[in-house]
Amino acid sequence: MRDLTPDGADPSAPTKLTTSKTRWAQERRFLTGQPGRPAAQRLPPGQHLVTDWPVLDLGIQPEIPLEAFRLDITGAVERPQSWDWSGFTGLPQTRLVSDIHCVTTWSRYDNAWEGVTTRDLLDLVGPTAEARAVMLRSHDGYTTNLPLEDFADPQALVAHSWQGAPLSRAHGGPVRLIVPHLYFWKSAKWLRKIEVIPADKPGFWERRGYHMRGDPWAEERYAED
Ligand SMILES: Nc1nc2c(c(=O)[nH]1)N[C@H]1C(S)=C(S)[C@@H](COP(=O)(O)O)O[C@H]1N2
Ligand SMILES: [Mo]
Repeated sequence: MRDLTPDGADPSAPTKLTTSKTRWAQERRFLTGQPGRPAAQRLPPGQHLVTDWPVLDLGIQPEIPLEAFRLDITGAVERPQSWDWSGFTGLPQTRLVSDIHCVTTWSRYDNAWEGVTTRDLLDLVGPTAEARAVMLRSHDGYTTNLPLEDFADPQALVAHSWQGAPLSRAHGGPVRLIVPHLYFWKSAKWLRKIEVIPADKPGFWERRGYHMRGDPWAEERYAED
């Protein structure tokens, strides 16, 4: 039995396409043996995974004895604060696990942090109605800026521990910021001061061609021109 089209053509006559596709079916061509929807993408575009933890900074690794530790929140807040070490470690503590994405293209999964969430810090100081952004200031002279909503992200914290041990000096101890949803240059090491400001303005890398926000999923690596 043959099915003919209304104008009498025979669709079962072999063509290049039907010959190839029939062969592909016989060969089971293109099957990967890995059915199912792919897992949600975890590595942002242009990144590669590392298992060590690279050290990146300006070449100055300040030593901050715990007796001299101070963390201030100033600027557009109702109740400015300055904590010493016992004051800071007496604040509510939170454990969070997150991935690191550095703009130099390395990413590192599953970092376990402990510290004080930025939300808890903001609740204590009370940003005023004018507050829009924060400028982070570190002991090595580094600065970096964040819109207030990014700083207040529920995964963001001022961390003193990594994988259950105190944060090493090379990685920013006694405390550093961790904002996992942005490139890691926003996560200031050796944090000294958080200034809440009424308008976003550029920090160290942001004045040197890097993006004001730095979302790794949008590849916000460099300044928009
Ligand atoms: N104080 C300070 N914080 C900093 C930096 C710095 O030079 N000084 N470098 C930033 C950059 S570019 C990156 S990628 C990360 C590196 O952190 P790590 O050395 O713990 O990997 O720290 C960020 N925070
Ligand atoms: Mo970086």
